[in-house]
Amino acid sequence: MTASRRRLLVAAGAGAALGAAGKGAQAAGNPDNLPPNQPEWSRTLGPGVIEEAYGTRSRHETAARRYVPWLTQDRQSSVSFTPLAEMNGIITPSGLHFERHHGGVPDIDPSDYRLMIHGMVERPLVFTLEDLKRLPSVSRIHFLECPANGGMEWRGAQMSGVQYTHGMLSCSEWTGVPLKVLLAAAGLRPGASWVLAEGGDASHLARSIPLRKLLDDAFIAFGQNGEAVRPQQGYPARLVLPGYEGNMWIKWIRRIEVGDRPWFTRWETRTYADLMPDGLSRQFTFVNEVNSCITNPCPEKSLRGRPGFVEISGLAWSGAGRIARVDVSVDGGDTWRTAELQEPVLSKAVTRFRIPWEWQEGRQAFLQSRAMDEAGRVQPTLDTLRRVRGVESIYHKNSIHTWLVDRDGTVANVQID
Ligand SMILES: Nc1nc2c(c(=O)[nH]1)N[C@H]1C(S)=C(S)[C@@H](COP(=O)(O)O)O[C@H]1N2
Ligand SMILES: [Mo]
Repeated sequence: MTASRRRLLVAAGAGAALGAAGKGAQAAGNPDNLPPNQPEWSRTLGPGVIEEAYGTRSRHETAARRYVPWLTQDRQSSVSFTPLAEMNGIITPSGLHFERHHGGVPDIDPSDYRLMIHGMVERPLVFTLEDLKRLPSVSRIHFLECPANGGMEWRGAQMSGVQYTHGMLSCSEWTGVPLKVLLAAAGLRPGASWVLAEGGDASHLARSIPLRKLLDDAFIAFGQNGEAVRPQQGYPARLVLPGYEGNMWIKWIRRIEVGDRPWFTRWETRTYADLMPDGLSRQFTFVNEVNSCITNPCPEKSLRGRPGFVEISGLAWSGAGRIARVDVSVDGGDTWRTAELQEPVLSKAVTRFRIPWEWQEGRQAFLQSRAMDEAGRVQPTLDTLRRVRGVESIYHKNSIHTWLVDRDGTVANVQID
């Protein structure tokens, strides 16, 4: 078969029966690589093993953390967002985990790292990283969400994609030593009921945490997705507080002080507290409320030029436990269908949901997802949430989100009553 005859076959196939797949084929860089030809990369040997001792993704992949210039006075105290539309499954690759820090990323030599436990304990202790790694550990998959996630949307739809409306959210497998092991070694004194956890970065971010949370499921993580915690995530060790707001997951953790009352640090009074309509401030929210978002389609994944079958898919999560159910609407909440929850459905981890749909060109649709958790919490509408919380807050926004699929298939961030 000659090369030109092969090209002809491909062109005919692409123009006729293949539909959407054919369009992809037409867009390919080099038709010589397309079926039935043997592509050029299969005609020579590729690089051998350990060409790259630490592997990187394909050079053709472009998913990236991004920041928002108008939210960023200086990058040392800022946030980058996870590209949720590009994520598969439930695990966020470490290199795409959103970053939120208040004093830049410290460069910590693990041999100089220490974790101090002091205050209302029988034996104040200082652990090296090696000490921590010798102790019994756990590995758990948990989401981490900044309480400011969605915070730019209280007064109106503002951000241009799911990366910015929901991307202060990531989910990793974390490995480390339970706090109950460390606190048992130090010995709690009678009356102990709160701890202060403080970071070893320039911000010295410090939060008061009820002791019972530390004795429940909290741990000091040195592992993230099978390797060491990344510098941006708190290398060499960070606090993991499953289901609690991300701000409390102290990175580069330096000390844990045991006490009998909260400390009222600036991080829990000036920030990460909710200004309510009556002018009072709501403090110590702790648990991330049940929430969800649709990641396909979304503004970054429009339906332009792909009418027909669409798998609506997205993520749901709750700080109170497992996701029990996710309903999806394509008519702005008038009617709902229940989506399939993809296994595994884990406590305080993101859960992926999927539901098939048919989009016809020229038809508008208002897509929404509404998550429920095993504790019986249901995601509120934006109206309901605003009625209780007003619009002065930045934090803890978990309302049902709407994407408008326009007649031409473009997808926009909108708010509806
Ligand atoms: N030491 C320290 N810990 C910190 C922070 C910080 O600036 N310094 N930022 C907090 C905030 S506001 C959030 S949302 C999470 C973000 O974790 P990540 O950067 O791994 O996504 O870490 C928290 N822990
Ligand atoms: Mo945060």
